[in-house]
Amino acid sequence: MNIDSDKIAKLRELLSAPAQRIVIVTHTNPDGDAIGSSLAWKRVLESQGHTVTCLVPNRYPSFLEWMEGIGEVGIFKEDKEGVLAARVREAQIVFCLDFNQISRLENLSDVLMENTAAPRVLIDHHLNPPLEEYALAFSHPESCSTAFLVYKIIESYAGIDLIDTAMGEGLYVGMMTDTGNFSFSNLTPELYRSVAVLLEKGIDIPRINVSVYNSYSEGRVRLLGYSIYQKMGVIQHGTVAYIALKESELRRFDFQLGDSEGFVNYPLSIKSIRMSAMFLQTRKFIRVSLRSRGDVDVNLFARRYFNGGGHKNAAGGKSFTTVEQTVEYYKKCVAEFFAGEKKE
Ligand SMILES: [Mn+2]
Repeated sequence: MNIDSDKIAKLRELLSAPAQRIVIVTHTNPDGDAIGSSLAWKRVLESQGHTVTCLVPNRYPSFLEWMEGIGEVGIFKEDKEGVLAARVREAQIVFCLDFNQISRLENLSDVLMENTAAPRVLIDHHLNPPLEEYALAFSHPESCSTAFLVYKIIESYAGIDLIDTAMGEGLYVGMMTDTGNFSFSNLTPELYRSVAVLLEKGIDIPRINVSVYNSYSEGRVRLLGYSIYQKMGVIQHGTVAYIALKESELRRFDFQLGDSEGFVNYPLSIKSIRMSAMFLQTRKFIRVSLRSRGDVDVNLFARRYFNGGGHKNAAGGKSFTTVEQTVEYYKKCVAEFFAGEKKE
C-alpha cells in the first residue's frame, strides 16, 4: 500500500504550526478500529506538541474500556455542558478517521460543519469518500483497517521509531477487530510485517485477545445463544441467513450497546451461507448489518436496498419500518438480488 508522498508533505505543512488544537472524530457506534486508530493517531499528534481531543458521537463498547487513554475520549451524546462542542468550534484541524460521511454523525455533524475554518483531513478505508469535503484525504479502501492505514502514515510521516507500546496496542486492536482476528480479506504480507513491528514495540497479543474477545457479560453470551438457536432464519436454498432482534428481546438479556457486535458473522460459519444480515431494533430505527463471503457484494446490496453502504464483504444500512416488515422486505430483496445468478 503506497502512501502518496505529496500528501505526506501536505500533512507536514498542516501540522507545522506549533501547538495546534486538534480534534479527531470517528463514526457512530465506534468499533475497535475507530477507537484504536483514533487513540494511536492522538498519541502521534501529541508527540509533536499538539493538543488533541478524540471525539465519538456515542459510547464505545465496553470491551474497549481497558485501552490506554480511552477515559479521555469525549462522548458527544453525553456532552451536557457543551464542553466538547466548544472543542470542535475552536479546533484548528479536524481529523476524520474510519468513516467519510460527516452527515452521519448524529448531533456532531452540525457542529463540525459550522467550523469552516479548520481544514479537515480524512484517514479512512471506506468506499466513495466525498473528497470535496476534505482539505486532504488519505482514502485507501484496499486497507484492511484504518489502523493499518494510520500505521503506514506514521511510517512515512515520522518513522516507526515513534511508535510506543500504547500506540501499538491501538493499532493492533484496529487491525485485529476489522479483520475478524486476521481472517477476512486484505491480509497482505505488509500487514503482517507491521504486526511484527508492533510486537517489537511490546504489545501483548494474548492479553489484547482476552481483553477484547473474552470480556463479555453473561447477558451478551446468552443473547448470542438465543439469537442463533431461536432467531436465525435461513433462506435462498440455505445460502442466505438473517437474525432479527426486537427491543423487547434485547431488554430480556440486559442489552448494552455493542453487545450484538459480531453476531452477524456467526451464520457465515455455516458452510453453505454466503450472506448474512442482522437487524437490530433501536429506539429510532432498525440497524442493518450485512456480511458476505467471496463475490457476494453487500456494499451493493446495502446501497440498493437499505440506503447504506460499506465494503464488499461488510456493509450496513437502516430500516424505518417494523422488524417484521424489514425481514419480509429483506427476503424479497434477497430473491431479487440473487435472481440473476445461474443455478449451480
Ligand atoms: Mn474500519
